[in-house]
Formats: sequence, C-alpha cells, structure tokens
Amino acid sequence: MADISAKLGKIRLRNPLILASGILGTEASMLKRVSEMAGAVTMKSIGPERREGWHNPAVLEYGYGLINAVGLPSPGYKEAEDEFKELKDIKTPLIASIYGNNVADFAEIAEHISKYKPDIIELNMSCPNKADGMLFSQNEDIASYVVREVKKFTKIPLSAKLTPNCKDIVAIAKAVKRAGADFITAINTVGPGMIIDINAKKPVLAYKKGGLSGPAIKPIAVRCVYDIYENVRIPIIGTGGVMAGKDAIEMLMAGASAVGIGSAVYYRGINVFNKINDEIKAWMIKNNVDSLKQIIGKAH
Ligand code: RRO
Repeated sequence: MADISAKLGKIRLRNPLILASGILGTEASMLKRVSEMAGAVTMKSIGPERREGWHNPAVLEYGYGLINAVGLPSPGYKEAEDEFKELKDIKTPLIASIYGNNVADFAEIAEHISKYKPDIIELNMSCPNKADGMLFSQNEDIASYVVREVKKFTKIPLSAKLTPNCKDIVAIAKAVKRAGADFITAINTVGPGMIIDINAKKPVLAYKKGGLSGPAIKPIAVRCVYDIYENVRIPIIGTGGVMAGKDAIEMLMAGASAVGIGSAVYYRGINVFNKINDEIKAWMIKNNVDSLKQIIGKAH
C-alpha cells in the first residue's frame, strides 16, 4: 500500500501537494475545488489595502516556464472576510498568505485575519514584483524582525516564504527559525527576469519584468530545499517547478515535508493534483516504498 499522507509539524495532510499562493487568484470557489484534491490550499496573498495589480499581459508562458508580474492584487485585509467565509467548510488545511509594505502591516494583517482561523499563515516576504524592490527575505535581520513581530499578534503557525534571490538562503532560514517561524516555504519565483518581443521591440509583460516559475526553476528550488534541510531543523514546503510525480519525489528527497504546486496547474489543468498523486503512488509501488517518511530527506 502506498500511503501518501504527509505531516507539516502537527498538521496532517492527506497528500503532500499544496496549492501555491496566487495560482488561482482571489476566487474562493476555485480554491474550494482544489481543496477536494490537494493536501492543503494557499490563498492569494492578502495585503494592507485594495490593490488592482499590474496591467495585462501579467503572465506569459515562454517555453521553459512562466514569467509573471501580477502585481499583488488584493481586496485588502479588511475586505477578506467573504473569501474566508466561503472557505470555512473546506476539508483540507487552509493557508492564508499575507504581505505588507512594512513590518507593521504584516503584524496588523496577521492579527486581523487570525479570527478566521486559517491553519497556517504564510508570510510572503519574497514577491519579486514590488515597485520598491527590496524583499523582506533578502536580509536576515529584516526577515527575522517580520516573523518576531507577527508572532506577538497571532498564535497561528507561521510559514516564512523565502526568495532564492539572496546571498545565503540558509542564513535567512536560520534567522526566521530563530525568530519563531514554524515552517519555511521555499521558494518564491526567481528573478525578476524579462522577455522581449523582438517584433514589437519591447518587453512582453506590461510591468516589463517578472518572476520566473515552472520547469526552469526546479533545480534552484531543489537546491534551496536541500541546503535548508541540511542545516535547519524545520518543516519545508518545497515549491518551484514541480510538474509531475517524479518532481514531487525529488523535492521530498531534497528534504521537503510537503510540495507546493503552482505553474503545473497552468500546464496540466486543475486535476493536476490527482494526476501527480497518482504518479507518486505508482512510483512508490514500483520502488517498494510504503510511506513518504521513507523518502523525505533521502538525497542527503
Ligand atoms: O502578485 C505577484 O505578482 C506575485 C507575488 Br505576490 C509573489 O509572491 N510572487 C510572484 O511571482 N508574483
């Protein structure tokens, strides 16, 4: 029997696949559908105030993955109640993602949304598409300050979502763990990058630059997860370029406790969760593996 149940700390997941933040926008009905297949679902990052995001084109497939500059669209945390209400009765753990323009925003939003009792609050300290450039998770002191402040205002377990675009992701991981993070989500998109349409003679994205995701970034995500697992005792949601069961197994072997699914929804449709779970099970049966515990961290 191939048992694909997973654990994130004390939180039990019926399978290791977690819908990554932002993939299905702020539409709760789509998250609900995914919650019937995935191990857990993550909401689009909720920000301090209403924001429309950047103009279209905001997402483009470029042959090796996606490039996006969606631009943090959000109704603002004070308007998030309806979305939480609609997601109240889902049968899988709910991860609420939040971002702020400053540390006080993170704390205020976390405190406010805690009343909706998400299972985890993911701190998006790593969006590459902010106009002011600096990411909270590019600096150990700032990253740990965010986590420490948020912890004063909520008892809900926290996951720090990190950027690979930093000097030393292990140092950042150590800092957020010391500050009290319960989990790490690694990684957000890589870059920003740029794609130029040579006929139009200009960048294809309206915002010009954007974060890279999909198959091209999987080796970067796997390396980040591997390095964090090797050096920090903290459950990791390994995210980045997982398209198929074999990629998910690779991520688990690198040390992830659960696996984020983002761009794969674009490539393989919303049923990708069932497809990848079936592929994981088939691999386990073929390789005489009974449970995911037997493969997590096995590449070390
Ligand atoms: O909304 C976005 O443009 C966005 C976000 Br918040 C993020 O965290 N990562 C990303 O690639 N895009």
